[in-house]
Amino acid sequence: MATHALLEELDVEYQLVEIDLSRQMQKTPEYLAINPNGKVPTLFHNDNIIYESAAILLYLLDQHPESSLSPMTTSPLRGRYYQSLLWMSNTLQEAANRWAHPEQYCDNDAGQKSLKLHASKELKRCWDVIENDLDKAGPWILADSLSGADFHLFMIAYWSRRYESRAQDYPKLQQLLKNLLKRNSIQTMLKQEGLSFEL
Ligand SMILES: N[C@@H](CCC(=O)N[C@@H](CS)C(=O)NCC(=O)O)C(=O)O
Repeated sequence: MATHALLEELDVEYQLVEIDLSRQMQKTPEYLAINPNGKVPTLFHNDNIIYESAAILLYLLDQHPESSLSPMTTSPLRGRYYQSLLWMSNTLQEAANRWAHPEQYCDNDAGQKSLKLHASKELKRCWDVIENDLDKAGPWILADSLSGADFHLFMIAYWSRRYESRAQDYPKLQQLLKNLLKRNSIQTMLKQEGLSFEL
């Protein structure tokens, strides 16, 4: 989702290949040969195969420095840019996964219930961190500069629309999401993937 929106934002030519998760296509030997984690997304670019959505995002934006969606390597904002993406990937996204897929971590019902409870608290803590940062210096993650980090956040916020703890319930986060929803790239991605996000 974030990769797709970013490719639209960059206005580059690309080809989408649908990996139907409901049919477990991500676990076929052919797919595992390119991404041994059995997860989407995976990017093919020239002779490179790259997985992990945050890594794909960093890679794509490094290929397109003209896009202004990533701070220059010497910019003081660069540290915060890395921090946001890695923190979202390691902390926020992991909490989201524990909430949505407790069965990946524990076999029994009681354990899964407990995992969800803890994940919900962790998600709330993470949304609080972001909301507080946006309150201090918004409207984007990097204050005045829209960046790839906002696209990554959009993806996790979208997943959270069905969670107990949702990004959209925080005013600054909701505004950021509304601002992103105005962008053609996000609208095109949602349309092509048959998704909608009502705020
Ligand atoms: N850390 C990976 C996680 C990717 C991920 O969890 N993808 C989900 C869909 S959004 C998936 O492929 N789930 C299928 C599965 O776990 O079998 C990334 O950021 O790319």
